[in-house]
Amino acid sequence: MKLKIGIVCYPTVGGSGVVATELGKLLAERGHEIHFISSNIPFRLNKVYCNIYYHEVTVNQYSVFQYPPYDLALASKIAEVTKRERLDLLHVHYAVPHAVCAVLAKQMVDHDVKIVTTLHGTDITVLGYDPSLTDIIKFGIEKSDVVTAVSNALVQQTYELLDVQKDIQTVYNFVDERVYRKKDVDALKEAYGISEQEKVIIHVSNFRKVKRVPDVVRAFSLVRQALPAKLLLVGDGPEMTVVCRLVKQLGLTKDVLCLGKQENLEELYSISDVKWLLSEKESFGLVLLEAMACSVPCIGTNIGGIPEVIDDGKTGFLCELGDVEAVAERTIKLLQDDHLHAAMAENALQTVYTKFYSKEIVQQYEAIYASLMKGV
Ligand code: GMT
Repeated sequence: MKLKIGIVCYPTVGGSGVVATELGKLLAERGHEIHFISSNIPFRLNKVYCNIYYHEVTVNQYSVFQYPPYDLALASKIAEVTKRERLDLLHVHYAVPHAVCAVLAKQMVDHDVKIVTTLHGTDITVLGYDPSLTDIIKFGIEKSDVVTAVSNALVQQTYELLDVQKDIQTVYNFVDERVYRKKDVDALKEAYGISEQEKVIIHVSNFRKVKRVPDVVRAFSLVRQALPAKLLLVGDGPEMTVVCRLVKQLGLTKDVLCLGKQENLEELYSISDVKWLLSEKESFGLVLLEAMACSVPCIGTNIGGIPEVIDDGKTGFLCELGDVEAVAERTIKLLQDDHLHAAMAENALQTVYTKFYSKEIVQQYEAIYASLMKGV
């Protein structure tokens, strides 16, 4: 059954926006009509698709408003597009304000539009602690027709934090394997001045406190004492100043390359030997999957959804939060053992094509949509 689907997401760089956009593109390839409703064109929507439309939310800046009413503008845009295009369903990514806006928009529409809400992580694990938001997040979840979350850990945390009376299904994240795959980019390694003998460790994030980037630098300092290596820091955010200061303090300036925000991450993964994600909160860790698709073993913290992505000892290693010695010790073991590295790289790639295979994940969403359409 081909459907008209409205996708509401944050358009900027960030896991939830990436997953929503990639899902929209794959659904369009499978014949559905996709309407993105967002404040800006989703940044991964980088070519023309004849069955993908983009509807921009513009916010009234009238001076009487101390805060421009984005949420109302979004709800109103969702209602307008839903009515005009007669959308079958809305798939909203991130609980606030998107789920709540969709619920509001539904009241303004005279046909039965269904709401699927996908929880991505910080909408629960950070905002769920804010007493001014808990009730409205719970409301958005309970009024949705179907709620999914990107890991079992996030499902569990949502029940514990918000006591929601709603079945929440896990649908894992995925990557487009046609884009994320190992490429031949030796010239890039050379261009960065990385020699043949040097191993490459990569960290990609938005450099917020939860990502614990100082731990990444401290662990790298230990690895660097054992073998020649470079650390690629990709992304930017509030912690960058602190991180740069630490790099200098530890005398690592020559070996830490701060690359800022980058596109075409598959090229950077392709020159990397191991990926680190040492966060204190992480519902899934999409960047891990991106690296795994490029045959890069991962080392991550044993928190949130990371243990569902990294199979400890098989596709990489798990370490306890803040245990930089363990991160360094396991990294050194991995980088000094070519057989172990090759086995983990292969296992990582296989996991992308089995547990997180994009085709199957998209079919899981389609099955959810189809179940909602039955009674309509
Ligand atoms: O990691 C972030 O801070 C960005 C955040 C977002 O909302 O885009 O990412 C969340 O959603 C991603 C996609 O589902 C997950 O892969 C990330 O693990 C999750 N981030 C956190 O839980 C901190």
